[in-house]
Amino acid sequence: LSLETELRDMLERGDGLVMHYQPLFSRDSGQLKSAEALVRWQHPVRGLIPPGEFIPLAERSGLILPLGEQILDRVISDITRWQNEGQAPVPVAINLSAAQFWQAGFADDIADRFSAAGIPPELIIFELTESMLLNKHDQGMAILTALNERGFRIALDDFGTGYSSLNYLQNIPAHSLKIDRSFIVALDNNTRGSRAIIAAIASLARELGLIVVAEGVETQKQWDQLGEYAIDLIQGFYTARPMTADAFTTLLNTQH
Ligand code: G
Ligand code: G
Ligand code: MN
Ligand code: NA
Repeated sequence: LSLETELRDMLERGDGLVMHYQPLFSRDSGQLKSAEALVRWQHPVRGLIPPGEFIPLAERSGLILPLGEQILDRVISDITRWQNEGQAPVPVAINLSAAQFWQAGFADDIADRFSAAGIPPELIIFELTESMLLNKHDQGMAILTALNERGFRIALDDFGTGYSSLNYLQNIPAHSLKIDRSFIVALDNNTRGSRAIIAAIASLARELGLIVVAEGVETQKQWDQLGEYAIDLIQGFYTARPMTADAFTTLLNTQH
């Protein structure tokens, strides 16, 4: 059986996905500020398959739309549980693939969905990459504006690796910017270039009113060096790995 066939079968049964949650902490106060939802495929034989091994396949095969729907279902049920258990929730970031973002009526559909579930849009951050807006800048901005008007927040993911001009940062209705992990990794080698890039992106983004996230922070050295720049939030294995919804529940409880 090919992995694609197995993915298709799993999505038909609708029983194989689990979400993990990776916390984002304030660089200054250490407070838990939000979490990124990261999908895994609980495979009966292969075990827990990371998204890097099936998201690209789903994007190539058209399965990303049903997959994206089921990811939303999972996140909605996890947030609902946190709400029902009385935990003060933190915003949850959901990664979007291009095909989801470009679906006709996406902003309205998604707004209906969260509203029906009783989840305020302010609790949801959509992560998307610069490359998704490439060549279709105006239409993309219209969708972002629609999401923003409905109360959702936007994070620019993997920032610094795409091709968009810094100019568009001025107008994009985003609330945060995530500096790509590749720049953070380079801090360990004391590369002057990557320090300059982090400093420049961070100060520009903050100047524009965006929350600045450093992602992929793995070491104390990186954490220390990031204190020199306009970094608001830290995400990475150094502070916390992606964890099960249960483990994240425990973390929420310790914070409040
Ligand atoms: O965990 P890993 O490094 O394998 O993640 C690989 C990629 O999968 C990342 O780029 C991440 O953004 C993406 N990804 C993780 N969860 C989701 C999801 O729920 N939906 C989409 N579209 N992409 C995801
Ligand atoms: O493309 P995106 O930024 O959404 O990808 C997020 C991915 O990065 C997730 O798969 C997550 O597991 C991974 N990740 C999170 N923190 C770290 C880290 O500190 N180091 C590495 N190598 N990967 C990380
Ligand atoms: Mn992401
Ligand atoms: Na990223």
